[in-house]
Formats: sequence, structure tokens, C-alpha cells
Amino acid sequence: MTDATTDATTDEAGPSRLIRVEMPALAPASLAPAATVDGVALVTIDRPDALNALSFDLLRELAAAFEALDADPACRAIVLTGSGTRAFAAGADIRELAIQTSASLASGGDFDAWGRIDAVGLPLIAAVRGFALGGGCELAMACDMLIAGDDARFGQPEINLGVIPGAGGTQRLTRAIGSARAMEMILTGRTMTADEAAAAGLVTRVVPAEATVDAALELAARIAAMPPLAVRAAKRAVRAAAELPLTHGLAAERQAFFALFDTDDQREGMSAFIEKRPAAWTGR
Ligand code: CO8
Repeated sequence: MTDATTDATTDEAGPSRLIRVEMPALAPASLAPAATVDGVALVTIDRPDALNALSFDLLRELAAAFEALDADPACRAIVLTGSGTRAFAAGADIRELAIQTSASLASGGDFDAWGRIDAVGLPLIAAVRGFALGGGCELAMACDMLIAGDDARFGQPEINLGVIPGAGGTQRLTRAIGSARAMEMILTGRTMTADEAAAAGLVTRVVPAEATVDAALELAARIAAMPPLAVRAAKRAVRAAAELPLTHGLAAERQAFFALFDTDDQREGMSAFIEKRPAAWTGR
């Protein structure tokens, strides 16, 4: 199913050695037989020897790749995974962090990539096998949906290193699983199994480990077949729920709903329903 056809891995610095970007030709088993779906990118963190630890360069390349895909009308959804079977990402690169000071972190711009990843308008789906720890757990939580293999382990073990999560862990884990559970995880550094993470509301779905990437690609393919402007608007509106007070979130949703009535896809979607035919989306 992951028949890679394109290597689009480029950024400001040229071809990447730390991530891979592919646009697979998809034929998910649960869609119509032999149907292929375009528009899904598979991005792979490619440092298996270091359990895909997130160096600053790697995060910059990841942000640049996401931005390029976000600007490409042919791309409708992105799956992010880690190479190998042992880890999505075992955290920030501790060797690189070990030599930092508060001043170097504050002035270096090395955390800017996180804001760039947050600004991506396309849906991001994390496909997590093995460890998603520290910055790796934060990166998975920065995605919009999370497919976990049954071998996945989530945690924020920074306390063991004398620090705390620094790329959203205290905020996103708390929003996802509640303060009491997040507090225990962050103050003790313990890891959660995939099933525990699912029960707590951290992940979208748990699947057999070897099916993780395919399940994420299939979900992405379903979303890629949806009207693109509505998909982006839906992502923005759901994200607003975590950021805005309810009255402001409701107002933002209403505004986005109204705005979609100026699109061809709204007219097409409703006409197609009334005429009992499949809709043909144009993204306008
Ligand atoms: N950074 C750098 N190298 C790593 C990391 C890491 N986070 N994790 C694993 N590695 C390397 C190991 O050093 C080892 O390399 P080598 O073979 O050269 O010695 C290789 O990956 C394999 O690891 P292990 O031998 O340790 O494998 P084990 O199966 O024995 O253990 C573990 C697996 C339990 C995952 C273990 O590797 C571990 O505890 N890793 C560290 C987990 C951790 O503490 N993560 C949090 C890091 S701090 C953080 O993420 C802060 C986020 C701040 C924001 C983000 C900024 C970018």
C-alpha cells in the first residue's frame, strides 16, 4: 500500500537526510476494490539508530516539508511516522540539549519549528509505533489525529533529566487526558501503553503494530477525498476549541460555517445530495 512514487524531500538546505517525504499511491483495503486515492503525503522521521530523536535540524526540516506540502494543492492530508519499528521519536536529541543554557535556548530560534508545525492547515495524522517520549510525544500531540500501534508507549520523561516538557507537553497532554492523569505522567515520567492512552482519550485508534502506517494512510485517504476547504475549516474550528473560551469558539465556528457558503464545494455538495449523485469537489 505504501508504493512510494515521489521523493519531495527538500528544504532551504537541500535534500534531507533526517526525514523522508513520499506521496504513496494508495489503495486502502477498506475503500472500493482497486480504488487509489491521491493527495496523501507520508513523512517519515529517519534516524532509527537514535530512535528518531528530534534534533533541531530535523525539526526545521520537518517544518519546511510540512509547509511545502501545505502549499501544494495536490496534497490533502499528511501522515507522520518514525522509521523502524522501535520508535515514533524517543524525544528531543538529549546530546544536543545537554549543552544548552537558558540563554541559548531563548535566543537561538531552535523552537520556532514548533510554531511552524502548529500553523499547518492540512490535517496531520501521527502513526505511532514504539516510543513517543518527551518531544516525540509532544510532536504526536501536535498532530490532529493519532493512530497508535499496540506497541506504542507514550510519556513525558523529562523530569528524569531535571527538566519539564518544553514543546507543549504540559498543555496538550493536560487537555487530552485531564489534569490528574497528566500531572502523574509528567511528575513521575512514567509511560502509558497504547490501550491506556486510548482509554484516556489521547489517541484516535489502536491497531496491530504492523498495521499502524496503513491505518493512518487509510484515514488520511478518507480525509483527502473530502472537500478541501471544508477540511481546513473543520481543522481550524476544532483546534479553536482547545484555545478559545466557548463563546469565542462558537463564534469562530459560526463564521467559518457561513464563509463556506461562498464556495463552489458547498453548492456542489448540496446539489449532489439533492440530485442523488456523488459530489465532485474542486476545492473552490
Ligand atoms: N536523544 C538522543 N539519543 C537518543 C534518545 C534521545 N532522546 N533516545 C534514544 N537515543 C539513542 C541512544 O543514545 C542510543 O544510541 P547509541 O546506540 O548510540 O548509544 C540509541 O538511541 C538506542 O537507545 P537505547 O540504547 O537507550 O535503547 P533502549 O531500548 O535501551 O531504551 C529508551 C529505549 C527507554 C527510549 C531510552 O533510549 C530512553 O530513555 N531515551 C530517552 C527518552 C527521553 O528521556 N526522552 C525525552 C528527551 S528530553 C525532551 O524530549 C525534551 C523536549 C523539549 C522540546 C523539544 C525540543 C526539540
